[in-house]
Amino acid sequence: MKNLRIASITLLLGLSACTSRDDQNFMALLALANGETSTVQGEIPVEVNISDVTGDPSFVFDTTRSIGVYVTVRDPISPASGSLVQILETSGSSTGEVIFQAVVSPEGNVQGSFTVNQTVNKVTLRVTIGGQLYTWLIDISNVEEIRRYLLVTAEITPITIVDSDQDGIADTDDAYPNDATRSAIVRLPTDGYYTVAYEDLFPTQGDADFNDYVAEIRYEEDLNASGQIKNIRGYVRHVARGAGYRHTLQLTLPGVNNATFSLKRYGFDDTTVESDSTGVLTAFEHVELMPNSGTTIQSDNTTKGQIYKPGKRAEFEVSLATPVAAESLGTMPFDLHLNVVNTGKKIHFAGRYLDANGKDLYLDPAGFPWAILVPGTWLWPVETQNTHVAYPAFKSWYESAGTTNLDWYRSPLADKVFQR
Ligand SMILES: [Ca+2]
Ligand SMILES: [Ca+2]
Repeated sequence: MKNLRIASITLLLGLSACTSRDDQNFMALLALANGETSTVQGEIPVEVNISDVTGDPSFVFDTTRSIGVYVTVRDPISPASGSLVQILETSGSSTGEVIFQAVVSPEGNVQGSFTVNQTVNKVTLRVTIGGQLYTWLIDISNVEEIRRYLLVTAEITPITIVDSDQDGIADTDDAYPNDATRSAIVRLPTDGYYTVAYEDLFPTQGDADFNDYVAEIRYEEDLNASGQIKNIRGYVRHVARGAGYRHTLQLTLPGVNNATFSLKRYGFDDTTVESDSTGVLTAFEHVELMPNSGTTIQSDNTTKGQIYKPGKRAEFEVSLATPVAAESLGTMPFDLHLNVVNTGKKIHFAGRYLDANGKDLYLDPAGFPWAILVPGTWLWPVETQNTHVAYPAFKSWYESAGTTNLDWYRSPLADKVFQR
């Protein structure tokens, strides 16, 4: 029978207090005092210092957010080498997918970030130390960075793990047990697709129907054992074009050089391969994922009563020459932008390009963007309607800077949106 113990946690008040343990500066705060629950399966008690950073990041119509992870694991003698740090998306009492994974550095540190939908307010921090499993449920509602210092209160006896590729991640936790450059697959979003929707009149203000160009996209990231991105796969489909203009859909990954890029495009029947190419890109800038929008959709899919006909789809994979921190690629959906063939303008999501005075180039004078991302299969407004009318909670959401009506996109007026 397993001998379960509650973590020994010291609550110290004030800087003058310190422990007499090896680390004089160690201050352990009671996890429960932070509104968290801690489940400890390990035999050896672990003290936790919580220094999570909270706050409200600037709002640019985000429906997802990225949260930093800084975890240190050590025992009284040394860094707890080999410890595995994982973050799992959590809903209610059900623990979902791994959305971040890394083994600690020789100094006992893990540093990285993960992305969740704004509607997700809990994650599970799971740490495997010397073969023992420790989990903490963390309320991330107001958290920008998870910062935890874990001190195992006794010396850890190293255990032998089966690690076929010797990347530090046990085969049982390694999505690629025979590939030392990769160890985890993170899906964005964890379920289904994101819908990206663009207004194509930039720099002129649009009519906010967000149906000029609509696509579904999901990504998969392969992380290396340090939690950096090694590969990115993307699955994209054109789903609506309520516009007279023609467009191409492009992707920029800043700082990604000499990556190997492969792209496969399919026909309307979903199975015929129309093109299949692989090459090395010196810089990953304005890479065309979807060709001219006049060729990728059979029906505009924006007229009320019309039968939905899916557009063409493409799959791609970027294999990075040098792995990068997820943070360096920016928030979802990365820098996925619309190139308007007729005007020569590129339309980006807000929050990425600022002028010399710090003004966002992709917010109009009313502070409104030309591109939005919505988690899930979103129903865009039909012609002559706009998002304000079709989604009654939309305005409250952005006027509250994203603090209320976080799931505004789930409650349309049925006759104002395109049914599919
Ligand atoms: Ca491994
Ligand atoms: Ca591996």
